[in-house]
Amino acid sequence: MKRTEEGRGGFGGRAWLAGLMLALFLLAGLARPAAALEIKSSDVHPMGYPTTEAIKYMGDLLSDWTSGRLQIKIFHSMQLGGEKEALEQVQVGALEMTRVSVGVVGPIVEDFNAFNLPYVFRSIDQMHKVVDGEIGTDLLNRLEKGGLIGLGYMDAGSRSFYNKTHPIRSIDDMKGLKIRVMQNPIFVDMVNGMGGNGLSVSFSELYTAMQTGVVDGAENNPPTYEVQKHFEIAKYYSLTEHLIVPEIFVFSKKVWDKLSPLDQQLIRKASALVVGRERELWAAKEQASLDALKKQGIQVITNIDKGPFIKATAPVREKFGAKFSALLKRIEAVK
Ligand code: GTR
Repeated sequence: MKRTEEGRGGFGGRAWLAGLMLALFLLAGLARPAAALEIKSSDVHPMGYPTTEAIKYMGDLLSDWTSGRLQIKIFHSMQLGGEKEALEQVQVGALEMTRVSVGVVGPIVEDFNAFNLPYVFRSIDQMHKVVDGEIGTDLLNRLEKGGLIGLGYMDAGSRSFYNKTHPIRSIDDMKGLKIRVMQNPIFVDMVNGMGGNGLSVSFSELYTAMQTGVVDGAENNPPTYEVQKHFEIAKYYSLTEHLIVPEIFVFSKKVWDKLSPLDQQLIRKASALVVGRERELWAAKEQASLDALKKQGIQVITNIDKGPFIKATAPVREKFGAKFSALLKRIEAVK
């Protein structure tokens, strides 16, 4: 009898415990369901541009993989202002994601300035090898100390000058030209070194700055020049190709640290696919923009002797590159 009671008691106790465990398990599940997240992501470009379309693709992937639990909402066309502001919002966690030029990342993580020096890359191909390799990964990882999670690089071709005064055919034509550059002192020195007058202005104010004559022109890749309608004001485009600045898409570390390992993994997986997709979109868009510009009657000056431009910017590479000379040597060694 005693044995049986004990036995029953024992059995009943185990059942009770198992029930409690189950209840706790279910409660824990209820308290922490796989959290839904709408990832807000900003871009200065409109939908249809390679970068915004690539992020849209990322949103589609995440939504598919999670049955809509993870979504991306894109704030395009500077709805949230310029890139410096966007990065600040991402750093404090008010915005989950943004896509920006590496041009404005240098002031946050200085090593990125290695990519911001004029004529530092010999070709787009070399830049690809650098960002796809160890150097690219190293730098993305260093963003963490700036409160950012680097998800991947995007293509942005090479940047050249446009202005509304006269065609730039040689470096002498740079004299006195007021040229808007991205918000980074390197670019101001770069234009000044070439004999112009560099002014750092937010991208969100550039169209008006050109219209009102605050600047005579700016510098950018063909898709930006075309899509942002800068060609309407500055009709002379000269392919000096003085900068090959990649772009990046970054996540807020503040928000990232609260995500489940699974969600982090999904975002990483989608990001890797985004890089390839944007590269394809970019190649097609660059050509399409050059064609569209020609149709608009824009004179694109192509046969420029880059030698004097390279020479004139040597002091800029020396001044800003001194702090990361080892990194620059590694970049140079990439064939
Ligand atoms: C574009 C780039 C933008 C922005 C802009 C600028 O090429 O895609 O992210 O950096 O240049 O000049 O500010």
